[in-house]
Amino acid sequence: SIPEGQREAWKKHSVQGFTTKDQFEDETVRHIETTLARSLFNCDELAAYSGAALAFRDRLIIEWNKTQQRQTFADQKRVYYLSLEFLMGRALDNAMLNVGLKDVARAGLKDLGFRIEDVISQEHDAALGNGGLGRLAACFLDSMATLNYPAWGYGLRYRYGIFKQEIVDGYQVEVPDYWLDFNPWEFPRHDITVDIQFYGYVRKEKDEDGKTVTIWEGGEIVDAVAYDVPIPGYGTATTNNLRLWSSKASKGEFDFQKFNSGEYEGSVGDQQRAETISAVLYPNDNLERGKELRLKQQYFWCAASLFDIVRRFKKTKKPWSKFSDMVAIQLNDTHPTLAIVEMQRILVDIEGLDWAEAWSIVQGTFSYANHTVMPEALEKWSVPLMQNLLPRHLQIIYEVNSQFLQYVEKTFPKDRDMLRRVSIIEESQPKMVRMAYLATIGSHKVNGVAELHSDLIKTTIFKDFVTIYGPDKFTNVTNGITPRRWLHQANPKLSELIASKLGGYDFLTDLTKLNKLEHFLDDADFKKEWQEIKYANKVRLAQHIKDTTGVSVNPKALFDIQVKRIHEYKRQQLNILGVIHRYLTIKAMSPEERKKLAPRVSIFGGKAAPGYWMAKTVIHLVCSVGEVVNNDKDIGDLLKVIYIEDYNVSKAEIITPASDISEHISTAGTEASGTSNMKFVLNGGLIIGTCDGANIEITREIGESNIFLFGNLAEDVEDLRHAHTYGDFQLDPDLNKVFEAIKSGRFGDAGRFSALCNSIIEHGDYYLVSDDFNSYVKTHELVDEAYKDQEAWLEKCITSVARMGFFSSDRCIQEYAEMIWNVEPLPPKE
Ligand code: KOT
Repeated sequence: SIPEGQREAWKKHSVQGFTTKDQFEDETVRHIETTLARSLFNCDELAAYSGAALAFRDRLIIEWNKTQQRQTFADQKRVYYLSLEFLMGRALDNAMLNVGLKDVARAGLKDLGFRIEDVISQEHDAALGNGGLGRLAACFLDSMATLNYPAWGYGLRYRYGIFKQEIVDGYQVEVPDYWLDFNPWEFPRHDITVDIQFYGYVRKEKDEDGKTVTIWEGGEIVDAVAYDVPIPGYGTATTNNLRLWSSKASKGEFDFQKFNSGEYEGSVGDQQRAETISAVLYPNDNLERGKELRLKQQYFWCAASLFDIVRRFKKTKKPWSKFSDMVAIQLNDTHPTLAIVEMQRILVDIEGLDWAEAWSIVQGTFSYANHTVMPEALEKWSVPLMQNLLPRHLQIIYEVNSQFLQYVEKTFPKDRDMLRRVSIIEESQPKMVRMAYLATIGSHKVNGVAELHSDLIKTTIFKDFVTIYGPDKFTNVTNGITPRRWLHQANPKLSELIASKLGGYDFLTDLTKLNKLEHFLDDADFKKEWQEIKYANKVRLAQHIKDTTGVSVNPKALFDIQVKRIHEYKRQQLNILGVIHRYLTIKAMSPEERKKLAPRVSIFGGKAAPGYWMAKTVIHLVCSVGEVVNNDKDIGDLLKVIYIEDYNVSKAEIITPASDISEHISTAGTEASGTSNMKFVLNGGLIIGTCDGANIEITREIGESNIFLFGNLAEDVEDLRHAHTYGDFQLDPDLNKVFEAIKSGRFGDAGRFSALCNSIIEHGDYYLVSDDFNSYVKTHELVDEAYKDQEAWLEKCITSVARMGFFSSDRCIQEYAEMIWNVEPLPPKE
């Protein structure tokens, strides 16, 4: 560091960052003219975005530096949030709002000849995630910074995020998302590089004291290079860090031999192979396919992160026994479970701790959040694959398992079958490592993400573990969303209206303050403004729909929206079959009956995993129905069916504020939580949903009269499936008419939809579409009725918003901090 005598000079010249409009313009123009080498003659909106982003980045980085220094000197526990996905969306708007300088930027950009909205929309989404799990991680980063927790995120810096979806002739086409062309939000740290080992072999050796040590050697080395992304808190100077690892051929390994002997291509090949590790995000949501490259990604990221965390701890010179007093590591699902094994390896093989002491440090450090019970999403890795890639880690897993099973055998001697059930190793062909069990055994706490889900995991996948460890190891933390992005940023007018009534923006950091809105239910002006804002948001979405699909929709119609990943369990098929039913019903109506109907726009959006044929068929059915319905002159505005291409975070910011009703209609017991349900209600939309995930708690908070619930309950699902399997079931007659219409070719070549129809008609209807169809259609009739009374509808919306305080991700982070991590906030000094 700089000697005492020179520090004054440093302080004098240290960068301050802008605060006024003038300074913002100075900084923006300076970046445009020097960093970007442009001028006022060739500054387009993209250049203006770049300049403004760099100006804000400078500001963030000043606070980021201070925060990191403060956290280093504070000598207190930090949280590390390990997630293979961070679905961040755009950063500039968020940075402007969080540092409280959006108005300054708006005025400054106007002076320079730009509209702030046009500038903001130049930014490419950072889309390093699939859906809810990745977006949850992003909301958590925002809350941890806002609440001043000393917290880091660790993830992978994918060169390609989730693919861009194009709809071509009614089919999904995937286009690569190369997003790193210009990314002002990341700081490469080439000095922070970690060697990561793969393959090789393990041998034992005696050290000087005659102690046996295990050595893992041979194989190949790949470098992990750190890229840091600043995470500003809202209304606080705290700026946390998200560290993303990028893979690169190791300098030591890069084959100069080959290079010199003229095998140029071979050596470049090695380079490319190394870079493949962080090249692409696996585009599957709620599905694990056991690919070796995915396991490589997981280990690469876990090992680099652990090395970094351990290095930071070692600088404190504290004994290992203090490790879990200084470090909490949160696993976002089982994807980072290898971090548990890697930690044990570091402590035993490298630091020389004895096994038991090391293992108790590990358990004290880690906690695991489960996000799904879908069997196809539960991670299992083949033993031979792991043996080859990570021979030492497999040994450690076997040792952990053996000690665990010994304990179980001793404690439950009568239940012989228990050992087979709870073993980390599944005795299949080939043998498989059950990652959820390993994560549970290696953690001190396991949580589900909504009450029903947390109850379900205790009675299903972790039933035996509740018996073994007792119920206290398992807990619930219901998911939440950040009100900064999902209210203030996405719906600035509504946020402003609320602030005008509540006397400021305090509700953005204490969302329970929204409850005061209930006092304004009789305030006619307030209600009128509310309705005008909703209408303006619908007009904005209608414009987006017109621009992207060419279809005109009436913003006065009821907007009915389902946007989320396409998955059979989320039941977009139920929605579109319901839409067809509505279409057939309207077609059969007299003109008088039609007059009584509220016009509807059914809006769908979401990506299907590229290899998920059934999900792609659902998209095609929606588009095909849209083609027919939207061009049916006889129907006019009464019904429109829209597929919004490439649903992502920034589209969600336009779509969410524009709903009248949104659909959260998963088969009961399948959606762990859902988080878009929270976003829609917070933006003054009602929801139709099943008794699943967080819908249940939303109902409890906002009141049963403010939500449209339908369908069978989770506890009935098993019996219903059983009835399907044993032929004790009759297809719903209205649904049958819908299938007849599809089969008649009314929506194009029926053959394309036969597998989808047959999954319901002939193959057991696993997701119980037929069982819930009648209840679904009836409930939509109630929605139609309710919408006719606009006064009452509006009252439901406002009441619901007022009661959504619980669903802030701030609440959730506080629960994690107190119940699971045991960390304290570290606020900046005034
Ligand atoms: C599983 C495997 C790979 C990729 C993603 C998953 C995944 C996603 N598992 N659960 N989720 C969702 O997580 C959200 C956040 O907790 C939940 O709201 C949602 O219900 C899960 O489906």
